[in-house]
Amino acid sequence: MERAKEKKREKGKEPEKEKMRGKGKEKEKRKEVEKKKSKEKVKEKEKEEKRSKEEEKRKEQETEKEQFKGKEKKEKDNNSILTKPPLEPREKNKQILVLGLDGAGKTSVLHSLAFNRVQHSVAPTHGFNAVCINTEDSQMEFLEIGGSEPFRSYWEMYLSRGLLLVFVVDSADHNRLPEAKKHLHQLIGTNPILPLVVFANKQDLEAAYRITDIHEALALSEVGNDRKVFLFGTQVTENGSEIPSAMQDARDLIAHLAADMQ
Ligand SMILES: Nc1nc2c(ncn2[C@@H]2O[C@H](COP(=O)(O)OP(=O)(O)OP(=O)(O)O)[C@@H](O)[C@H]2O)c(=O)[nH]1
Ligand SMILES: [Mg+2]
Repeated sequence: MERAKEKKREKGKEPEKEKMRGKGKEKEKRKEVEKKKSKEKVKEKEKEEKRSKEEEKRKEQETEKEQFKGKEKKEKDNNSILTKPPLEPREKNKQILVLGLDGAGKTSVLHSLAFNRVQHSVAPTHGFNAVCINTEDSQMEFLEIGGSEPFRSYWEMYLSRGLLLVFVVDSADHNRLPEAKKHLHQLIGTNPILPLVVFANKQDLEAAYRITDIHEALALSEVGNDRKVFLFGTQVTENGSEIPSAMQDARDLIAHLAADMQ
């Protein structure tokens, strides 16, 4: 009798237990839904941040383009067309700047260094010319800025964030060496430690000044005691031939200097 009663009581408890289990499951389900929702919220937030970053970048690029358009208008009298928009000097990946008067041979030197073969430039650089050169254990980013007058105003702007300066002169253009010297000293005057590599180019020409004359003409002894300065005699002569050893040495040295400055 007692046992029968007991069984009945136990039976009565069953639905309650079921109810409890049901409630537990519901709670779990709710928790899962909440978890899902918060995950979605985080994702949404991330997407929003990405969108606003992209928007910012786009705006920056647009202002840059506008600035450049303004500059381009001013330069119309010189019939100058910019082949490429200016590259934003990158804070992380600093560039090696290649500057010098128009016709000095910057593009020819740069392309020869990049391809390890002599490459004559076919046209003046109207604006910017970015070249990436890979060495055994590093990658160097060079940025040439055109040497004709409309583009010289960019030199200083980019120099402030350059890794080092490669300055190219036409060793046979005696009349313009004082002008080249003036620009060089103006540039490096803004940064007393920026390493300087000078290419006394066009050494193949009979009229070319030799290294010591170029050193004097550019007053390289006055570029500051804290600065590393190097001077190479270079020539870009027969198209397609291997570059002279002086150019190879210069490239190795630049790679070293750039690595030191990073
Ligand atoms: N003979 C001789 N000619 C050279 C040498 N290097 C460059 N040239 C020639 O000089 C001219 C000008 O060369 P570029 O490399 O365009 O000069 P740049 O300094 O880049 O000039 P911009 O881009 O206008 O600032 C081209 O006709 C080249 O073929 C050289 O070592 N010897
Ligand atoms: Mg050029």
